[in-house]
Amino acid sequence: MDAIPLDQSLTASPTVTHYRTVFVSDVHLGTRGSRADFLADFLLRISCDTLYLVGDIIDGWRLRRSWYWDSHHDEVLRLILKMARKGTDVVYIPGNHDEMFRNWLPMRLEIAGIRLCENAIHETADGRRLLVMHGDEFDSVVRYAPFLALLGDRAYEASLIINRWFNLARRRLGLPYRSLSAWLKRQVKGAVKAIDRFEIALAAEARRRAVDGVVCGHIHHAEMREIGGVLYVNDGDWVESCTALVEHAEGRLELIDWAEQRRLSFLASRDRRGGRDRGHADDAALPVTA
Ligand SMILES: [Mn+2]
Repeated sequence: MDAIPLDQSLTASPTVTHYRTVFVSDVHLGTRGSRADFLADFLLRISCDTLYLVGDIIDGWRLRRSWYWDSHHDEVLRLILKMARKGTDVVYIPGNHDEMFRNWLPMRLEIAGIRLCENAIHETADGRRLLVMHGDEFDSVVRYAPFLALLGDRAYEASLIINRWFNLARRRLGLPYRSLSAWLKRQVKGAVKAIDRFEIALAAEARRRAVDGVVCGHIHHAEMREIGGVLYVNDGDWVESCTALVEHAEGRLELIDWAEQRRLSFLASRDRRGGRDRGHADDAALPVTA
């Protein structure tokens, strides 16, 4: 199936799917690696009662070094503010890349309908209580994971550029998109172990807090599985993959791979906007994990 050119999809009049809750994290707005264009496309096609921004939405570390911002980054902020204005309860949980917001937590800040919280307990429609937190609080358990140290580093940015070339080659060969960095992460034994330790630590925290599960981000690795009697869910990221966690009306949780679902090409230019015919929207929902 051909990839949908993103600028077409953005100008199309989309079918909006309503969810009870949507969780997104690790958008890293302000960096070149951020797929703000894909996230804007996602936000345009969903509505929800509650939106959890589970950390690292704006990359503040980079703010001090290099800074990248384009119209898609604006679009993401605009769409989030619009959702808040239209009645979505938006909860912003700071991560380690937007930790400047953590200083403001004691103020119980609420800006334009967006509530700033250190973490949250979300109750699903079927009565499960989930701890919502970014997850960097547990970095100590994965301290020796080299890939985590790379997140937010220049080497990491370089790997994303290599990833683009890798996929350009894959596309020429007629192969579907595959995140090289995500694949490498899976291949490297140490990284697999680190991810495992992170997941176990987060699940243990959920148990300690006597809740049914945890929703986090941080390690850019979407996952939903049961660990020792509690549910571990990682909503992934919008850098290496484009994933979100959604809760349906009846409380069912589902991980959505947006690039896969919309067949968006990661190679689509981020800078070309508008000027095209109204595109067709492929709104078919293909669940990644049920
Ligand atoms: Mn993080």
